[in-house]
Amino acid sequence: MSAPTHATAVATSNIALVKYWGKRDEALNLPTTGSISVTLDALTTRTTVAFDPALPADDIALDGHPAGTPRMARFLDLVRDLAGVRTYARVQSRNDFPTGAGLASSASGFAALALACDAALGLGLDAPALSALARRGSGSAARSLLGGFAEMQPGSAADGHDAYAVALAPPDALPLVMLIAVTAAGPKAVGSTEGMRRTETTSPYHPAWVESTRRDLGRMRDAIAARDLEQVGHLAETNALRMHANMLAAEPALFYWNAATVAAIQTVHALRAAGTGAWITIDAGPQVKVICAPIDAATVEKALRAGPGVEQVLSARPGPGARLVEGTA
Ligand code: 2P0
Repeated sequence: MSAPTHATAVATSNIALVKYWGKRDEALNLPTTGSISVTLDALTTRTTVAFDPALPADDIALDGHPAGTPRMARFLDLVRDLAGVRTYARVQSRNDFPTGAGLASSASGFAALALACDAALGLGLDAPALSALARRGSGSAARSLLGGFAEMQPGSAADGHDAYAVALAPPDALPLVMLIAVTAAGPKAVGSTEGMRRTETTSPYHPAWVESTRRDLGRMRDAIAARDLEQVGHLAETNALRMHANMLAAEPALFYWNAATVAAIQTVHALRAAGTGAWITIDAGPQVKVICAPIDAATVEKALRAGPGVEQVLSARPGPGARLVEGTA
């Protein structure tokens, strides 16, 4: 490779409706179960990658901070192995939302990085191979390559080639709004990889979590196909609370919530008791994501904003998958 080659990709976060919490292989980042998510039209990462023979080492910047993360550096090694090149890269990646706070920045981040690397090196990976590559960076990133509703397949092969996400339904299949009540924008206490390992090795509830999640996948697939928002919301809330029950049963317990998290959950339950269709889901952080119909979004957003400890409320709808764009990050 003689001339530097570069590409810029944009990807958005996704929120799991049936969660991924457990790995069958940590080195290859293979999930124990499948998961189902909706890719959002907001919470965006924009990443430019340039492979440049003049570079003496990788030069990574994440949100303007030098060095990026060790995971990003390992991911570039992986991509070089795949391409059979030794050239170092300059990476500039920017999130338009808080990084590492349970807002799935690793999902949008590694989806954008995988797509930009594929284009910059001319790898020509097909959609499954690209999703499997993004998975190596972060399990949830495999889903952000796809727009709308996506399902991560856990696969069964030891090398993970069949562990990638597939499209379930386009963004407009089921109109919904995802409101994100940010209750603490700082980085989370325990990262997902460590959190999953601890849960798997110490929670007596983990086998039950795996079993119920496998059941939830079929039910969620059916609910999305039936355009049944009430059932999607109900299943998403139940699945998320079971994931947190499993996290709480770890030793030491993984307790990602704060007082404002609990208050926001109660706000949503009060809305529902009063007849407004709204359902919560929570990831590995204190933010509360609320699913509702577009017609109810203003009511739900107002109620969340009035809650104690809510710093901001972000609003998103189902959006497109990762794509290449002109310009730089
Ligand atoms: C999810 N989460 O399905 C679940 C629910 C958090 C809770 O995927 O270790 O950053 O990089 O594969 O993808 C967050 O975990 O974990 C996540 P790794 P990732 O969205």
